[in-house]
Amino acid sequence: MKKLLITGFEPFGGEEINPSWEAVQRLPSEIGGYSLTKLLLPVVFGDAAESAIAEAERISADVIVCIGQAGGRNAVTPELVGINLRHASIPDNCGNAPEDEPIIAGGNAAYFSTLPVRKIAEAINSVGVCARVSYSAGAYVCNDLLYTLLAHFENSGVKVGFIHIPYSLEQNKEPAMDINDVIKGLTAAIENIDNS
Ligand code: PCA
Repeated sequence: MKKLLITGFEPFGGEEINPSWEAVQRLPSEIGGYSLTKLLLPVVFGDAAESAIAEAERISADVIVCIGQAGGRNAVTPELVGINLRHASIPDNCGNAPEDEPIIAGGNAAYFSTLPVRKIAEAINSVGVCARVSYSAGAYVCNDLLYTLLAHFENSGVKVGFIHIPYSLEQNKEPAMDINDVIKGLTAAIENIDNS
């Protein structure tokens, strides 16, 4: 069976939960021919990617799918691109607040996700969960993770992608999505990873 590393984040920005980890934790251990390894990541520039790379290499992952909260979005949004930029509007969970710094000095400006993001967005919509492709993962820790993983696993055969999700209902913020719908959407996404 192929191996998929799926990650969620710890809470940040004063929230008590992060819906990404709530959803990841509740996924089954096998989906669509993949066995899932779940990993909780710190909301810390650099450390999140370092931890994900170490675990992906430990389990010899075929695919890495990272999930994060995008407050303000009303849909599940597979990210098309990671950019070589760190810019924090709030400090990360270790107090780092980089301003317009590269992630990798002299590195590529950007990398495209190696998952079929458009097919994945269609698949999520087809199970009745609102989804659309996003063209920006921001410049905070989620983008840091996506860019670093794409750079690290370039030409390795390991596929890498990132999916942002809305606030969950428990967070009492708008717009919000029921975590069960997020789980349904992520399941459809994983079932379509090889649908290129
Ligand atoms: N969302 C943040 C970092 C952690 C998370 O869940 C982001 O979009 O960068």
